[in-house]
Parts: sequence; structure tokens; C-alpha cells
Amino acid sequence: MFAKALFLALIPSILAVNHAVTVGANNALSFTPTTVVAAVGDTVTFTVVSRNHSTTTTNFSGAVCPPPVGGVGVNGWDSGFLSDLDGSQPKFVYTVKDTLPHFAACMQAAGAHCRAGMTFALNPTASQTYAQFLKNAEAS
Ligand SMILES: *[C@@H]1O[C@H](CO)[C@@H](O)[C@H](O)[C@H]1NC(C)=O
Ligand SMILES: *[C@@H]1O[C@H](CO)[C@@H](O)[C@H](O)[C@H]1NC(C)=O
Ligand SMILES: [Cu+2]
Repeated sequence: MFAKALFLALIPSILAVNHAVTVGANNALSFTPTTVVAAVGDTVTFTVVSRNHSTTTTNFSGAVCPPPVGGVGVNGWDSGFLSDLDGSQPKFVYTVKDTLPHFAACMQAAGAHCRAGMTFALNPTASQTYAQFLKNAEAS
């Protein structure tokens, strides 16, 4: 009984997966990959490898760029500005709290990075796709 309780308590940590996202690979205004599908309890680790960026949740459509300080939505996130100008490759770790779609972008340069396509989707859906979010960002 004790062993069973211990086993059950360990299940989430056994099954939880980390999803690595590179921010600014090859000095580009990009998240790589652009989309992550994750379960509750998983983590998404964003690592900034060039310039000075953020990962910040924003609206799927309408006023997408720039994302607001603090991020949009229940269970949204905002890394704040993370600079690799000193080569430190700063990280931001988000723990997935629900299976709803979340859309994020970089808030740098008053939304210019976001409008240039520096966008990311966590658990997009058939009706809210990454491709459509990117179009919405470019047009916002
Ligand atoms: C990163 O960008 C933000 C916003 O433009 C700025 O306030 C901050 O000083 C920058 N960080 C560095 C280290 O340049
Ligand atoms: C996101 O959309 C909501 C609802 O349309 C709106 O109230 C809010 O101002 C938008 N957020 C931003 C940052 O534009
Ligand atoms: Cu950026």
C-alpha cells in the first residue's frame, strides 16, 4: 500500500517531458520549433541564443503585436527580456498547466519582432492553427 502510493506519486514526474525551444537560432527572429504539443506537467524550456528577446503570451487574433507585459490569458506567461548580448544564453522554463492553446511572441522593438514572425504556439488546435496565428501577427 505504501509502495503503491509512492509509485502513484512518482507517475507525473516519470511521464513529464521537457520540450526545448531555441529562441533566435542563427541570429534570426524565430522560435525553433514554432509549435509544441505538450501535456499538463510537461515543461517548455526556451533558450535565447542571440540578441535580446522575450517569450510572452498574446492574443490569437486582433491586437497580437506586441504582446503585453505579463502576457495574455489564464496560465499565460511572460519571460521578460532575456538578453544573449553577453553570450549567457538565458533560459525561461514554463510548466504546462492546461491543454488549451496558448500563443506567444517576442515583445522586443515595440512589436517589430512579433510582426516579423517571431511567434510560437503551445497546443494549437484545428480552429486556432499556428499558421493562422502567424498571419494574424504579421498583419497586426
Ligand atoms: C533588452 O531589451 C529591453 C527592451 O528593449 C531593454 O530594456 C534592455 O535593456 C535590453 N537588455 C540589454 C542587456 O540590452
Ligand atoms: C486581447 O483581446 C482582448 C479581447 O478582445 C482585448 O480585450 C485585449 O485588449 C487584447 N489584448 C491585447 C494585448 O491587445
Ligand atoms: Cu525578439
